[in-house]
Amino acid sequence: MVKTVSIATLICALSIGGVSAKEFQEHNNMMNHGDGHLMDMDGGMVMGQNTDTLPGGCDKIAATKEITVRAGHKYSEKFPGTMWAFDQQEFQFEPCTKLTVHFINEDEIRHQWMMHGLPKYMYPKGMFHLEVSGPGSVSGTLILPPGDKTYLVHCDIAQHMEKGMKAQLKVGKGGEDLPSIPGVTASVFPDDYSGKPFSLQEFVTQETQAKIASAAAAIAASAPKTDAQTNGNAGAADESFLSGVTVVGLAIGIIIGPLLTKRFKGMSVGEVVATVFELISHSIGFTVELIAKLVKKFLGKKAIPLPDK
Ligand SMILES: [Cu+2]
Repeated sequence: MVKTVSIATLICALSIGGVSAKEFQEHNNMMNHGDGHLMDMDGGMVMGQNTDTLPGGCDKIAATKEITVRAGHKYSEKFPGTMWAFDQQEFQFEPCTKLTVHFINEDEIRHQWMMHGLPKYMYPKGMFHLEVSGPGSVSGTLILPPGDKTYLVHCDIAQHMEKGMKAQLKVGKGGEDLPSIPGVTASVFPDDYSGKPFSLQEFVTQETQAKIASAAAAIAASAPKTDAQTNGNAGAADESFLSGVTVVGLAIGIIIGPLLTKRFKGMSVGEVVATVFELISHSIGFTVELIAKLVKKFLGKKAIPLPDK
């Protein structure tokens, strides 16, 4: 009897051990591989670390900042349709700031804090990248470039960004907002809970309507400014030119939209993408051929003949 109980206890203990959470791990003793690449064998990684080289255009380090960013499933709960998120979706720093990011992963899976669009001459592939597999923390430092720009920050594990783990980091005033930042900017593909099957025709119509509405709003917003402006005709001409371009673009969109819908009807998304790429590559090929012909026509006679061997 005692033996049975103790075996049962042992099995219980083992099974509990098997499903228990991984312990939180501070990845602060990583191997330095040079070029800002640090890692350990437990899933901690820093890539593109730069603690002392000033990017071109920075005279000095403008400020020294430290932030703690948490990643986890629980932060996605306030954003319907998402699965993962950072605890913050937007960051803003002065140009040339030396920034240290303490990245904490609160999930049992792998997450990253990956920043894109940095100058490639000093950040490999233009990236600064922190990564932790399972619950733990990792810290890395970079020096932000000068200028006003908005950088994409995301987790690159398949579907993590698409399912919410996406943020933007503004340097200076930032540039244009990125789409689909949970709670910050509108989603490119809003979730549809209607239960109706996907209709490309309807999707294109909705997209076109949304574009017309936003263009109309932009025109309406710029109209009173134009009247109030005392800058002279140049400013007004610029704005009317812009709205002219917008209107022409919209007209083309409205005409081409239904044609494309017809062309792509019944195709899967993959097929649509493949067809679009095919069309693009055909038109590029055609243009290159045309240019080559023109060049040959105009320069052909002047070309210096190669010496005979
Ligand atoms: Cu992730």
